[in-house]
Amino acid sequence: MDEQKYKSISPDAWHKTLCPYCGVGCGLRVGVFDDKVVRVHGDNDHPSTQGMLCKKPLYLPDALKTDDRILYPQLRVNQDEEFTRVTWDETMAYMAEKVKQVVRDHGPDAVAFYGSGQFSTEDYYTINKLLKGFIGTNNFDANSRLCMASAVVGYVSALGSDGPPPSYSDIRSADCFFLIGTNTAECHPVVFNRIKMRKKGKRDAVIICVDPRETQTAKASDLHLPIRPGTDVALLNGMLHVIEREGLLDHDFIQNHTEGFVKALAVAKFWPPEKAAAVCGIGAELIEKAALAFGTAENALSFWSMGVNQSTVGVEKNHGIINLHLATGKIGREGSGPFSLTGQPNAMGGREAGGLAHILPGYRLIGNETHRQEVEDYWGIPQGQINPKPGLPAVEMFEAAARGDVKVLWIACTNPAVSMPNIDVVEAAFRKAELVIVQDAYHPTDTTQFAHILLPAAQWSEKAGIMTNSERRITLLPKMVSPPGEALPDWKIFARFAEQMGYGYAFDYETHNQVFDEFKGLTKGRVCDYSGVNRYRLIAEGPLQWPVPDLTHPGTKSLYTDHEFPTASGRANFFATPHKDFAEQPDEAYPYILNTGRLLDQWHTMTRTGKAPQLLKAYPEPFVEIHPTDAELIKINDGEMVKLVTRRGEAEAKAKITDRIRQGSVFMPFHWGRMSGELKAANNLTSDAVDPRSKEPELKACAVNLIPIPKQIESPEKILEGMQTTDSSKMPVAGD
Ligand SMILES: Nc1nc2c(c(=O)[nH]1)N[C@H]1C(S)=C(S)[C@@H](COP(=O)(O)OP(=O)(O)OC[C@H]3O[C@@H](n4cnc5c(=O)[nH]c(N)nc54)[C@H](O)[C@@H]3O)O[C@H]1N2
Ligand SMILES: Nc1nc2c(c(=O)[nH]1)N[C@H]1C(S)=C(S)[C@@H](COP(=O)(O)OP(=O)(O)OC[C@H]3O[C@@H](n4cnc5c(=O)[nH]c(N)nc54)[C@H](O)[C@@H]3O)O[C@H]1N2
Ligand code: SF4
Ligand SMILES: [Mo]
Repeated sequence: MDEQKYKSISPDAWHKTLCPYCGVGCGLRVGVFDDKVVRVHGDNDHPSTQGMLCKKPLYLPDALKTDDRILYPQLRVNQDEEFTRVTWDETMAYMAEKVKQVVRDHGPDAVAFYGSGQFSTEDYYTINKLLKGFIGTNNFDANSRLCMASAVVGYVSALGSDGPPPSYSDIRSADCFFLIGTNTAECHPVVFNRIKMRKKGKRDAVIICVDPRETQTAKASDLHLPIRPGTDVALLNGMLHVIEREGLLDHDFIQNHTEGFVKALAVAKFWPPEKAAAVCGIGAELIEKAALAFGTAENALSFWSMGVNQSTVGVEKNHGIINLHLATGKIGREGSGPFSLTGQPNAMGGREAGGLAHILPGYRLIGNETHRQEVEDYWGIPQGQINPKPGLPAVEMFEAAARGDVKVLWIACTNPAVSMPNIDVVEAAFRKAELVIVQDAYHPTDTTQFAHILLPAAQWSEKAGIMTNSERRITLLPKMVSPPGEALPDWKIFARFAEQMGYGYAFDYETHNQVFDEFKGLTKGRVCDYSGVNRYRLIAEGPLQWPVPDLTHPGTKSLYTDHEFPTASGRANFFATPHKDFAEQPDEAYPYILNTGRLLDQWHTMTRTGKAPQLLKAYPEPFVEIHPTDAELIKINDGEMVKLVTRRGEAEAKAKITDRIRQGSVFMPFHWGRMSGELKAANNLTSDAVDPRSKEPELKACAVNLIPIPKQIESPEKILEGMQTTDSSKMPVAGD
């Protein structure tokens, strides 16, 4: 960022908004000058974060109005041609004609849409209504499938509804923090700050971290359980075993407010800590200590994210965590509860708006007839019009397109050519599909390179909308500057397309606010009740936590405080959680376990954070963490290049030799895609095995082989080539 240039500018307006990056949802104060975002500060008034921030949003001014913005719609017939500029009207007509033809010839399920937790709630609502209610396909899925899907299934089955019960303010009164499968310090830094603040004020509060790597989070914890990847369920059973053995159960709570305890305990009984420890590859005393700290704490909060969810037993892991809270009655009360950390800024809003292939707005399920009818009535469409069969979840959607079953693939606000597991299949899908529409702010990206149609999206700061952060808090994001060229907000693009398809009567929205008000009606009486939220309140009172059932309601800090759960029986459900190893175990040919994840300074596929040199400084290129013993075995030194090979593909990265990773497993960040180098993408390697219930892929564990790459010795040809290209005019010429 040209910091000097921006520093000398006094913004001519300041706005309050939300950080466009992680699900912590920090409030920002943003300074604008001459229609440009020039300054970003924390918003002291935002109740979730009170002015705290991490580094990433500070570099937003650099990343917004850049030369690689898409300024107008562009079209090409073949993927190897140049794009031609077209008008919005021409584009919409072309798209509608193609979609109508595909629906006529192959049925509506030959159309599929892949969206994002970075959509606003209005974006989510509009496209879901169009696809599920009008075009007639449930093939809407989002990158949340790679992210929160296991938590969604875990919450709904155990507690009766999605949505984390506690709030950040509970951190102030928790005595035990159980951080499992989350590198909170690097991925939800402001939540981690609050945990550390609590620890400062109450020195005997215990922070437990369960992660195969010694992350920044683990380093700052009191107790680190460096389990073998994928063994969390054994660990959680072991913990429940100890809690029961030590008489730390809350019998009243179990008796009065839950079901299924006997079955869950029966499985846990098979997991004495010694047995669990053997599977997890850690000392049994660590499991004892963690269980005692959790069980004896007055209040305990669990936080988890991708180390739990991205697993073929992701739902079991979620159940195992919720079991611990139900068994000890540590839920629905101050300072306690199971709290999945949302990844993206509005992945929560997406879940509320029905933004996955199996859900409908207001936390409703496609598979539930009453839910479908309620939504059909609300949308004014005939009963039975919503297909009762869930649509294709992300991995299956790309597989179907690669087979040729999905003909039109529309991607918006996500970059699957980097972020999906097993990128070869994604590329095959893009090459096979008859029409690929990519709606992004930037071009080229790894995904826009495959587009037939590029749609220019207005992004954060250029469009107004609503987002919900990890603690159920709804913030209004105002439009602060104008979008470049002809870029439009995503919801507007969807509404325009709906009109072209002949459904204008149901999509005649002028403002995001009209979309929001319509969506709100579908939350009435549901757990995520928005009825009392409106634009004016959000401006006057600031962000609100749902449920907000009426206009005088102040919002809700904790769910289930009456210990009534929205299940059929009103009781929460325990689940028996048998342990199962991750799908692709290491073997002779692929002896190591590949773990993937994030870095503090980068956001996903780097389309914004990759533009700031300061954020690239720590890690300018991909690396792979390798344990010293493994490094010795394969004869690799720190800083040398290693080839990683799995059954799906290859990648290359610089070896980072460290004892912070378990022997036998390696870690590679997934931020880089093939555009920065064919072999830089971690997702060349990853497995697309999914959890059978959540359909979330196992991005955290697969079998990999490591091969040292010999240092490049320049070949004689290369040296000769170098000589020939030196400037011949400077060479002595005969006769001189
Ligand atoms: N800096 C930064 N912050 C981000 C993001 C970003 O891109 N950059 N993205 C946001 C998004 S969308 C998300 S979803 C979140 C993700 O936030 P996190 O889930 O915290 O991040 P990850 O690095 O994906 O994975 C977390 C940890 O899981 C561990 N892990 C792997 N396998 C296992 C296992 O089997 N068991 C256990 N217990 N742990 C395991 C990994 O070693 C890793 O340290 O971050 C959000 N915040
Ligand atoms: N190996 C491995 N893979 C992973 C993960 C992992 O842990 N390991 N984590 C997974 C998870 S949890 C997630 S959430 C995904 C994230 O993966 P992606 O969603 O693919 O990553 P982003 O870079 O956030 O992509 C957002 C895209 O939207 C564009 N964009 C930004 N704002 C707007 C807007 O307002 N409108 C539109 N239309 N476009 C916009 C950006 O330029 C960018 O191209 O990655 C997943 N992939
Ligand atoms: S913690 Fe998350 S929401 Fe807060 S400033 Fe950092 S990236 Fe943004
Ligand atoms: Mo995510």
